[in-house]
Amino acid sequence: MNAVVVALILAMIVVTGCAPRTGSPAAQGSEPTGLSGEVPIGAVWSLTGGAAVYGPSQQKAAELAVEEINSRGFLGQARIKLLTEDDRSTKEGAQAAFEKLINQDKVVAVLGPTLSANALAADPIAQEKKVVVMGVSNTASGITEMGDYVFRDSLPESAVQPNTIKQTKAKLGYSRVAVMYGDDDAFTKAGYDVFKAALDAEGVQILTTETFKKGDTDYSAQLTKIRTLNPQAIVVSALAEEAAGIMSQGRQLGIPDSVPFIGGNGFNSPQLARLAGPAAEGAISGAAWFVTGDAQGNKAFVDAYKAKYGANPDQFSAQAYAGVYLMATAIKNAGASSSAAIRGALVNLKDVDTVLGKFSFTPDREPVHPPIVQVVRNGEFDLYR
Ligand code: 1QQ
Repeated sequence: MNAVVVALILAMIVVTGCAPRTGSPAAQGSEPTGLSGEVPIGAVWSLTGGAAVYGPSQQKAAELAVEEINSRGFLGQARIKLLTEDDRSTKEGAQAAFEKLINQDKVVAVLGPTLSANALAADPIAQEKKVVVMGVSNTASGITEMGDYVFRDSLPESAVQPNTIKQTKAKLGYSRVAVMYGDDDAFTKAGYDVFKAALDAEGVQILTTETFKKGDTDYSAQLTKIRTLNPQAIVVSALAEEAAGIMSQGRQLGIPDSVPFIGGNGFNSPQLARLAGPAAEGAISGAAWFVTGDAQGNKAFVDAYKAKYGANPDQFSAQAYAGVYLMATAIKNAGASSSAAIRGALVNLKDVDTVLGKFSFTPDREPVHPPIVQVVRNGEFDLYR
């Protein structure tokens, strides 16, 4: 064999065997075979109640994705039928929504629910019936551990916040912080555990750890104590409503603007800055997506969302939008829309182009893509550099 033949064979191996898969999800996978009719997919969002700062942007983005998928013939002859339920930000609401969608509407998969606390209550209903669930905003621990039909595309706190602490400590040089967290919610507790471990790992002293409950509105006792200890930053694991209250009262009580609030996924709604006003300025959070991110298809998504709804999407919209496309890509790759087929195809997704970046699932159905850190500047999120 001469050198030219060897080179040709090598080139063929590279082209056919190892070429990276590129293109939008539309360009991936085989053409659907035997797919037709409606594929019923459920969505459970917190559209009312304490987490309603998050649900509506998830709903809008999921509807946009389904419209695009159906109008572009992404699934050939088949169309997704999206059935949306409001869990009212409660466990009971999430459970009732899952029961209805699975038993009555016979959905093959469910997106949501918004909060980890409600996912921990409702996902076992889907797991028991072997219906795929994909959390698109659940970041607590213990989510995918519920069973082999439970996925999430939302980076867990454990995959995001160690990086947040590392980056902020490197930049701000803090060594003494105060910590505040909600001790009655799965997400806020998990966030606390992750922050505590990350602070310990970085050798940062925690001057005090203060707690609060969902729905609390008076944080003056905790914040007054924190102020007297003079921390260099305040690490807060809270949902947006409580976080906004903590920031507003902290500034009112005289904690200076030079002491930033650092938080997790709960901070990532633009509603935080709307609720807290100037007190949210400088708030830093670990996140999974940024509006001007260069992921393939992200600009088209942002433009389409803005055109349809008159405002920029947020991280929760991006994760919901990506979740619908991941589900549709799995159906397309499987050439089938049973729950079992979707499950089988989802676990095999690797390096799919999504608005979150190149996306893969681990064998444990956890998401893999890079996190970011963002900061509120002039009432908007900006990248923290
Ligand atoms: C969770 C979260 C919340 C901030 C979702 C909106 O991350 O409950 O897991």
